[in-house]
Amino acid sequence: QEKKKISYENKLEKVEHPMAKRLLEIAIEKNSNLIASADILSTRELLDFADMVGPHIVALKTHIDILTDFDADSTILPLKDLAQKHNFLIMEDRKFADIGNTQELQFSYGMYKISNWADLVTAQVIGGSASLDGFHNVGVVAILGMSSKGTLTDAHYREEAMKIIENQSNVMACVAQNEIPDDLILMTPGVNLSDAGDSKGQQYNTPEKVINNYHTDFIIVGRGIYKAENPEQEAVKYKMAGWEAYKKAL
Ligand code: S5P
Repeated sequence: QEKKKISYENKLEKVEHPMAKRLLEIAIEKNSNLIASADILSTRELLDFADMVGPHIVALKTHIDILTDFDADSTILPLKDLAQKHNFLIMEDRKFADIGNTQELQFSYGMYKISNWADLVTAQVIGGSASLDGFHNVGVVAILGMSSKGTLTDAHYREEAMKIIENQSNVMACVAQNEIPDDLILMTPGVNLSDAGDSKGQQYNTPEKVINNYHTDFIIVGRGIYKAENPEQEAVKYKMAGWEAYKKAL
């Protein structure tokens, strides 16, 4: 008999990180396992997008450093308001990949001051365990495996990475393209209902496939939603596809 996916309710009992608990509670409340990736270049469009898709998502994933007009007051304050209004978390996809000291500076200083506003941040584990110690008051989402063609995150890398992740109490989730232990949250990008990939190495699977095959907890969808003619309608479509696949995998 095939192994069944663990429910969000059961996972809630296994996880310890407060951000992991919040994320699972939001999923249960909204019947959604959708994280929208807002790879958007202007504050106005980012805020409009967040307001549109906000009711349907558990988290909004940002690449804050691609905004051409970032400003703490006009970008972050309204974004935080929208996160509260629609009950979603803000996940900054910074993919830290340096020594601990540099990462701490990048996390709290410079113009973005990520530590002031992000609920979750992504980090590579390439710098080793101690490099992750400085992320406080935030949920760390560790990159275990990447979706792109030719990635170096092969089975050996992932095995070593998983040892770091399992011993790091500030890590609350993994990004990967494979199944992971039940006491961690799995997020999977490279999800699209129609596209086969792009010309820059991205590889796509459907929500159904990643939830069935990897038992992923959260699908991360970028261009599939923000490039659509009607992003809100598309977000609903992905939310329903993700939730149906989740219920079927239980
Ligand atoms: O392995 C990865 C990890 C991440 S976080 N592959 C990814 O594509 N991502 C991110 O997910 C990527 O940086 C982008 O923001 C999003 C995928 O966007 P899409 O437009 O291809 O759906």
